[in-house]
Amino acid sequence: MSMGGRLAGVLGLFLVAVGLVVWGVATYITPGVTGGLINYTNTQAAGQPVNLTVETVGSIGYGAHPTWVSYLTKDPHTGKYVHITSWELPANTVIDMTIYQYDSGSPLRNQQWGQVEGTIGNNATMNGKDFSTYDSNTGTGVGHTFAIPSLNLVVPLVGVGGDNICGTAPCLPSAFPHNTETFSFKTPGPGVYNWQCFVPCALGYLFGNGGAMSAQGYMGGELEVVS
Ligand SMILES: [Cu+2]
Repeated sequence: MSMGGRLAGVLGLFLVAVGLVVWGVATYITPGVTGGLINYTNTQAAGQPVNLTVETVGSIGYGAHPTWVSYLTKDPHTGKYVHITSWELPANTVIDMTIYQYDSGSPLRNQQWGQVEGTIGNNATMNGKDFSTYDSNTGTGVGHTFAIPSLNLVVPLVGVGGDNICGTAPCLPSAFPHNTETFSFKTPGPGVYNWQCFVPCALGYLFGNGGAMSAQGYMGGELEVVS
C-alpha cells in the first residue's frame, strides 16, 4: 500500500473514532428525549378536568432506539408530541385522557387485559363508541394497554390493520390508520404512581418483555400527583 493510501486509512479510522466520541458525548448529555416530566398543574383552572393526550406508535423512528414501540405525550404547552411519558398532575382531579393508537395488535395472552377497568364508569370509547371489553381474538387484536396498577386501571388499546402502519413518530391522524380511545379517571392523593403497558410488545426481546417494556419513557412512565 502506498504511503498516501496508508495515511488515508489512518485518517479515516481517526475520523471514525472522533465521530464515535462525539456521538457518545452527545447522547450522554442529551438524555432528555426519554426523561422529563410534563406539568399539567397549570394547564387549566384548579379543579377543572385535565386533558391528557398521548399516542402509541409501533416504532418511534428516532432517538436511541428508533425501532422500539413507544408512547409519546402531546405537550399541552406547545401542542407537540414529545418523547416524555411522566406527568405531573393535580390530586383528586378528573383526567380526560385521549389515546391515539397507531400500532398493530394481536390476541392477548391474558384476556383480563381486554377489560376496561378503573376508569370513571368502567368504560372507554373507541372511535366514538362506548366499550367496556374487547375480545382480542377477533378483529385486529390489542396492541398495548394503558394501565395504572395501583389504581386498578387498565384500558386495552385496540390494534389497527393493514400495511400502512406509522413507523416514525409523531404520527399524523390524517396520514395513518389509528384508533382513538378516550376515558376518564380521577387522580388519587399526592404520590408517585407508575403506569405501564401490560402487553409484551417489545419485538426482538425474550418473550417481548425486555427493551421498550423495561425502559422508562417507552411503555411506561409515572404519574407524579401533587396537591
Ligand atoms: Cu405496549
